[in-house]
Amino acid sequence: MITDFKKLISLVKESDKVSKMTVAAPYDKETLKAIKLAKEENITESILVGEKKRILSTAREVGLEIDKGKIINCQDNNSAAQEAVKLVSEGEADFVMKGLLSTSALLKAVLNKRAGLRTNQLLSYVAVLDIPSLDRLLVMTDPAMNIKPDLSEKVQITENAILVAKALGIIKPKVAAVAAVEKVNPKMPVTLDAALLAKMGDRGQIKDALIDGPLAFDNAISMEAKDVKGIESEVAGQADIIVVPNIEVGNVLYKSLTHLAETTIAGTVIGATAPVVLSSRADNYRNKFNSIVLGKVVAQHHS
Ligand code: COD
Repeated sequence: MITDFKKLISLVKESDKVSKMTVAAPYDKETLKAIKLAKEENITESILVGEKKRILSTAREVGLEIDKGKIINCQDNNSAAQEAVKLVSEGEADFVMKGLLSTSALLKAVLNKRAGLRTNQLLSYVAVLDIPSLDRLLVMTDPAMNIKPDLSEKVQITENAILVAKALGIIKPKVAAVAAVEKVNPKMPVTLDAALLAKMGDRGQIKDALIDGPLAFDNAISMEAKDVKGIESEVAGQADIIVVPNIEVGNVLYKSLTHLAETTIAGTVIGATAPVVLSSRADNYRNKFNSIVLGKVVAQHHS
């Protein structure tokens, strides 16, 4: 059972296969330090795409040696994103990572109909949180990509997160669709979607998981809170996956945990033909490294 990033990293290091990733606009020290660590640990080799001079100058500062032919020169962020994605779509790399550019610039390249990584599935962001006070990794979705998903999009968001949980070795993940309360309240539309997701789980319309909702966040993760409220549920208190109702709830929740509760995080976009490793530009190199590790785990699970 993988309960924290330390265990996940040890497991990934046991694998003989060194993955390949492309990185769009890797200009900041934290991204290049994460790339360096991934190289030293034999986890991934990288192809760096962006302004060559800028990459080389920061790489020198962090002590990263770049092998010949591993930089592709592109003058602006949009072309760097497109080229990094194209290399993955052509099979030159297993997944793509975001450097110092906007999330939407990279996602637009991924969604490009000609050279992107689109499938028929909705793309969504899945975060994995290592929270010191919790005895397991917590998967959370979607705090970064889909802005205000409707029910059918929430179904696909849930399926994408189940895929990540399974890649982490959780055979039948427990999914909590969270709201402000655990009772269905017609005045709170989020509770209706959460209840419908739970029913779709019961009926096998969403497979390979136990789903319950609506659940307030405390009832989803804390057995004490569940018991105080007297909630009968196989998911409450033990959720592996938190499905948030919209980008604002998810984004504030994971940033609160990372900035106030010493939580470390990894994140990737799922639903494309390959993982798209996304971390916030303000993330430190450890979190970016964790995201690379997650990208590799998911890419291997995919193939
Ligand atoms: N999955 C699959 N296809 C999609 C998705 C998706 N999640 N989103 C859009 N598409 C397809 C559409 O069907 C359409 O064919 C094409 O892509 C363009 O659709 P638009 O015009 O709605 O999309 P864009 O390009 O304007 O925006 C897509 C983004 C993902 C960039 C947008 O949703 C976005 O900006 N999300 C928020 C990202 C962000 O700022 N996060 C901040 C937190 S770090």
